[in-house]
Amino acid sequence: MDTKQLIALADKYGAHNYKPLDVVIERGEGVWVFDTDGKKYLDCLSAYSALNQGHVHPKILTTFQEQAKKLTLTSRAFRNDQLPLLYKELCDLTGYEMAIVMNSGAEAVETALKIARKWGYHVKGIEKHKAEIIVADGNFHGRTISIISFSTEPLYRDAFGPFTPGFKISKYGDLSSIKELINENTAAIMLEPIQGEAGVVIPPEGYLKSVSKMCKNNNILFIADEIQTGLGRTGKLFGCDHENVKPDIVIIGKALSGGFYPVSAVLSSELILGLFVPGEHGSTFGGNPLGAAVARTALKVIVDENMIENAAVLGEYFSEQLAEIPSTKIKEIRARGLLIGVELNNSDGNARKYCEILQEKGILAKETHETTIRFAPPLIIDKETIDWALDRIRVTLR
Ligand code: IF1
Repeated sequence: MDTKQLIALADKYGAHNYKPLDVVIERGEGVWVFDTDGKKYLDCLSAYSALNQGHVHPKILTTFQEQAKKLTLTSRAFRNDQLPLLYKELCDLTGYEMAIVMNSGAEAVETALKIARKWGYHVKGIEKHKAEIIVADGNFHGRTISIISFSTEPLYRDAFGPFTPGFKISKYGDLSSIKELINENTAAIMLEPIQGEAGVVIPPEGYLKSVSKMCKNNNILFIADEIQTGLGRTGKLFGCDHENVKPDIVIIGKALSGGFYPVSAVLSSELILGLFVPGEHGSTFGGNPLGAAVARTALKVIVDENMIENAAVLGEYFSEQLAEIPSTKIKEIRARGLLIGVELNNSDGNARKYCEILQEKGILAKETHETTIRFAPPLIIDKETIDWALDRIRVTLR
């Protein structure tokens, strides 16, 4: 079936909840993908950072195949031989005491919110059903009804009420706006260390540190959503590491499975995660042996193949080179590691248009909102490939 026919099928039979670029990808290898006509592209989105390890990483593939031949699912009614090892290796790598494994990022966010509420009642002593969680405007934490209840993006929220109560929205990057919202019912503050979907918004220096301190002083949990920023993307293991902050609860997903299979997790202390009792929370697929085996190898290759350091070094190079492009179209470049946002001048608008031009030139990138192009290639990218991309980005944006 040809490309046009495939697109027509998707548009006829699939819900129209996306407006993807009209490229139909058939194969991926490392930083490259190939469409149905055999054309090759550099993937500068990495499935929103789920492909930090690159497409079809050979070691993850081997694990995936070997494990799929042996055992894929037990449910949590029984134990499996992979999950305990994933728990241990996750905790060893991250320095947290306990973990809980789910599937999608949104589920892990929900899990973190649930345990923070329970902590609020059982440890902090908040009156039953009064717990409040403070978030930030411009947030993106997923698509469930509770999560979109505190979204500030009308498109994600407005058609889907009624909404879940118990959330308050502060101004991202502004400490005083959090202070105003804190009261005796505040159980937690949840933030992205960098807001990806909002357009790679990096908070003012010291913000995360101050929030963390404010949480400690007020007996409030600090939850970091590291689903997009975690596991090396920003040039450190976690986005919060840039300010030497250790949140009470960390949420990860996306690259935890290197793009093979949805795996997410919540990391915390025994005091907090230990509050879950049997039956209170779970998932049919969460912690399954296939996902656990894949996640173990996905984590291992991030470390063994120095992907975090590569993200730091090449991210700096990439963003420095972008900043040197003499262009009136570029308003600002915001970058940390290989999470790079190029904001265009409003007058020039339409980041989508440039993504389409880049697509013609063999680069797949995605606009966020109207004006920002996000460049976030797999962390295995090399300098030569970045130079190749820069040649094409330069002629597009000049
Ligand atoms: C889509 C955005 C990115 C996330 C953070 C939780 C989740 C995400 C910080 C939920 C997911 C994805 C979802 C995907 C597009 C993408 C996205 F533009 F929508 F906002 F990356 F920037 N926390 N982000 O970034 O994880 O349940 O999806 O596994 O199309 O919705 P999930």
